Amino acid sequence: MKTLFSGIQPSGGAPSLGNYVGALRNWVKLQERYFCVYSIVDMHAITIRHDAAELRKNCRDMLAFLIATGIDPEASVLYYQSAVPAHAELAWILNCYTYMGELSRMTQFKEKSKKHQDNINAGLFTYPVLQAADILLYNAGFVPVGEDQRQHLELSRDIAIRFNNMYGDVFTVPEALIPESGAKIKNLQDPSRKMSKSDGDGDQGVIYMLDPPDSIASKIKRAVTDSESEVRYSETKPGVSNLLDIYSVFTDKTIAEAEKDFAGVKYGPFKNAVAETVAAALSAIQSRYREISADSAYLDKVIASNTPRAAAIAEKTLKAVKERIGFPL
Ligand code: ATP
Ligand code: LTN
Repeated sequence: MKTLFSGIQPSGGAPSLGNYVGALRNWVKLQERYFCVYSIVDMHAITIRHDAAELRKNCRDMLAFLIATGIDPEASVLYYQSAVPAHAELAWILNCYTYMGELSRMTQFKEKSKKHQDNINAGLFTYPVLQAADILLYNAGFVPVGEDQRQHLELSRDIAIRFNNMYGDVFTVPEALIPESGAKIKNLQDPSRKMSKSDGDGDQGVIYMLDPPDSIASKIKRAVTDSESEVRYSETKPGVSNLLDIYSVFTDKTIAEAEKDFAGVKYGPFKNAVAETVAAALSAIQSRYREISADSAYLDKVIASNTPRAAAIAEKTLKAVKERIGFPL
């Protein structure tokens, strides 16, 4: 079986609907066909100022959440990034094979620098190098992510190819797996930007995976649309198209089929139908989450058994890298 790697930051509260649609639901499906390694990337999360107790809690909540969505911690590897030191070690090495110019072009760096002007730290700048290290340590051929990560994946590929050209084939060159629909779910209040879990709890444009049905309904009801009244997918109708994307993903319908369902239907009832579909789909995950997050001993066991599995793979790659670049054996 081929190996696949992906990561999610334990930032903000629960994952957003965007995280689920763009990434997590595929993480679950792909377990059938790949050996999957999934990391809760807490080292990436500290590139933005955070509270220590909150970070620890968010890591644990994310772990419970991932299991609740259907990640199987026996078949797949599920662990905290900071518990495997090889990530930091390889990231340092790869820093020396990544150019300032490349990192300066990263849109996520530019956006986050704008948003956090008081804390443009070096970690934020080299964030994509740590991400490359994550992927390359596990020799992952495939990386399921949302559209916003395409540029980081390209950089990971460039770094792998550069390193291989210098030292022989050490790394597998990874490919991004980006879903055909739902790869970029937009903020409901501002459909020109992506829905982001760290936009904050007060943000009515972000649906969190643990939101109760009435809050999902009220956020979707207030979603920004347009002054027309036709439910149609179009670049000129980003709000409506976003809701159609969400609806089609949760009903397993194509966009054309989704449009047909709402032919002649007004925005009000359209939004109600989308809200009901989302709430119904999330309710099973939410009840599993409540069960799993209450079972502290189980979560401890998952981490205790998975961290060494991750470390064993990562250390093997790191050792090969150290040999190739000439560190004393
Ligand atoms: P943050 O707001 O903390 O930067 P985020 O919501 O962007 O977080 P990440 O942890 O950075 O989430 O990303 C986890 C996965 O979710 C990635 O694969 C990313 O591409 C995907 N993702 C994030 N937001 C969306 C979105 N709005 N639509 C589709 N996929 C998304
Ligand atoms: N930067 C990613 C999270 C991430 C990741 C990874 C994704 C960190 N390391 C490795 C895929 C593979 C993001 O989603 N913002």
